[in-house]
Amino acid sequence: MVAITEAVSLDKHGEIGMLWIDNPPVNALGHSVRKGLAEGIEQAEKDDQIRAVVVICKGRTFCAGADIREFGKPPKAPHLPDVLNRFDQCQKPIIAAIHGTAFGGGLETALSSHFRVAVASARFGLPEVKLGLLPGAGGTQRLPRLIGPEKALAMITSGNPIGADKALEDGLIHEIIDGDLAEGAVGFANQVLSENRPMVRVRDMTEKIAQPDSQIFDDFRKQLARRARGFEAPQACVDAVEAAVAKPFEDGLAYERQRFEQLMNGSQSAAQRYYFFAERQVARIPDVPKDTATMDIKKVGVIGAGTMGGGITMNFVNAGIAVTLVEAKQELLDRGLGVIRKNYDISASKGKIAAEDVDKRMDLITGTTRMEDLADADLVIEAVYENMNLKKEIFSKLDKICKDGAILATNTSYLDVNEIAAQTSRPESVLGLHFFSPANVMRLLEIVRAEKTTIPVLATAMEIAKKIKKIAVVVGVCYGFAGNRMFAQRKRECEKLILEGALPAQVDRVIYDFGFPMGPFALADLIGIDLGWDKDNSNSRTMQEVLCEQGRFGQKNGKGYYNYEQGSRAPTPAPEIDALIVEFSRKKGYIRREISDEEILQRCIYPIINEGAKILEEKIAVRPSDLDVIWVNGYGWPVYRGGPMFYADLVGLDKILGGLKKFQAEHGEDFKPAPLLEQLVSEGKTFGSLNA
Ligand code: T1G
Repeated sequence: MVAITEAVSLDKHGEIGMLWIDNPPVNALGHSVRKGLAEGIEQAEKDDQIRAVVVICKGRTFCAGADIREFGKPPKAPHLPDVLNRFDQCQKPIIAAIHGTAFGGGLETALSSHFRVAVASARFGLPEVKLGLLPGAGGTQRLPRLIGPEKALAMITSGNPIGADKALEDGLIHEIIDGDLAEGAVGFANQVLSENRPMVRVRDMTEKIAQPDSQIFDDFRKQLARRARGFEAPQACVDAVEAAVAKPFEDGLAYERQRFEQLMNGSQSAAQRYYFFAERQVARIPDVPKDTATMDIKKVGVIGAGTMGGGITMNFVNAGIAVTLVEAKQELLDRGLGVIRKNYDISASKGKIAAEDVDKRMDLITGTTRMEDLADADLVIEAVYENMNLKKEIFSKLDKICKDGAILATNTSYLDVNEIAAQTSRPESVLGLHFFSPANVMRLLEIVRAEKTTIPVLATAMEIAKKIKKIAVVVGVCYGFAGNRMFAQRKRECEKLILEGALPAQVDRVIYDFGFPMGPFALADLIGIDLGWDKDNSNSRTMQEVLCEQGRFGQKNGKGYYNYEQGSRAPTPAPEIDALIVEFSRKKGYIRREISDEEILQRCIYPIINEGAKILEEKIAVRPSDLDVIWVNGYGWPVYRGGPMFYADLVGLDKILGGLKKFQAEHGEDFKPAPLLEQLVSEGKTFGSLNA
């Protein structure tokens, strides 16, 4: 074994050169790998004893892409496209031997090899679009030549991987290797030599791009305009694949490079690369060592078989963990179990799970009306409605019923977890697990760390969150924790804006055009205007009360801020409500005025940022990027804008501060800037500087 660079070495197996890459954790194509590959191919080509070369990786995976950490820094030669051009010129067959995830530049490296073999568990993908990029080392030019433009478009614009079976079926790989990959790859290479198989470069394959159906490009553009509204990269991917069909290879490569650099230098990719690391950073809690001993959660109890309890139950069942579901009344329990089964039946009908899995998963749920049946649970999650007295009563009972060491969690969205913990003799084992509705769909989970929650209990919660595929963000105790506390700022401003002169349609358009999936008033209709409405004391004091008193609860009964055709979720204008708002604001003494889109946007977004700064000052959240992860996953913040704190840095904290001060003078203390924001501006720093 000869070391080429510290990440690449060349070994010989008979007449086969083995080019080993060893760059943990994911063999990213950093400078040392690129340099080693280029020089390794050079050496193998000059070595008369070597007749073919296998490119293979140590560790958990084949190259998982370019090294994202290098982006934004001055690129160091050799650049990946140049390395892969060297592959193209090699006069000896190159075989890529793949395991794990051949993603991005890793798959592009395999595409520049003459042959590709893989173990059955390997996956293949070009996820650059998820980083706001497009494959920048020939992927948009080679993949269509290998599997056809349509399949290439699907892979490149979605960024989703395919498995080895589909890769074999599509012609992406030549063979699936059983047993040891290195041995299998050497056997395959010897076979190539003994059969004198032609060395066909993917770039020379023209059959699958000869007569393309040009309609597919516009079809993809249309569906992406809906599915990926506001994102630049997916459209650029379509353009680059279209260039593969329309231009000679070298010209297509040049076009791809030009579009890649355009995206790389844009704010969307900067935001999406930032988010990639932010989503991994949330798992790092300064005072929680990575190797903290955790509890094994084998049995979970869920109290409450309503929407939240049912969704929470499904998360654990989907991960193969048994759940005891407690509901006070049998008919409510039966209804809850029925909803869960119906959800699984729908998933099975869509092919998301196998039909036989429905019963298997339902068998993991034990329904009961007795809390005593939670005695042997390792973790119990209370998911009853937001009433502190009821929650206290439940935790007091749980404390007597549950075994020593069991973790007791509340799914409360706002309430004081310390107060709930104080109802038990085991506050060290109490925390919040704040799921977002629908709990079986939304990836975000706020883990609410109470004052007395111990580190092993917290670490166990973080571990189980990963097992149920949640993105868990640790937050502290305050009203609304982090996400909802920031959301309340926008909600307040929206309600004021429609009294001051705007109307729901204008506010919703501004927020929708910013990139949210829907505007605040359409969202209110979706969630339910009557959520939290105090029916008995309602007295037309707010628009919520006025609407609820008129029986306008939102989508659930076909009318809210908007009207909804029977069975449709699409909002249609409700002129009667606009008139009602104008009338209501007059009664409240408002003199309505024209409000600009810019003012609406700033008054909806800046207070979110300001509240985030306060949350950081109070150490309710560990770092600004954690708040961005919360907003991207819990509230639909467009990932191509990074999150509220990333966006604030992009706009400029001085501009945010200036805007808040202006609004404070005009609209009062709700806009009083957070001291942390003032401090960062005075020091010329950004929120990003706090993301250690
Ligand atoms: N570059 C640098 N670091 C990376 C990385 C990458 N490409 N991928 C992962 N890591 C780090 C990650 O930050 C974490 O570090 C550790 O590896 C484990 O990752 C030219 C331009 C491969 C499926 O987008 O999808 O190629 O936190 O926690 O869940 O056209 O990582 O331990 O310090 O995610 O097992 C395209 C991104 C790049 C792949 C493994 N490739 N990575 O998942 O572990 S652009 C990607 C992933 C490109 C070319 C273009 C996943 C994974 P730390 P992890 P995992």
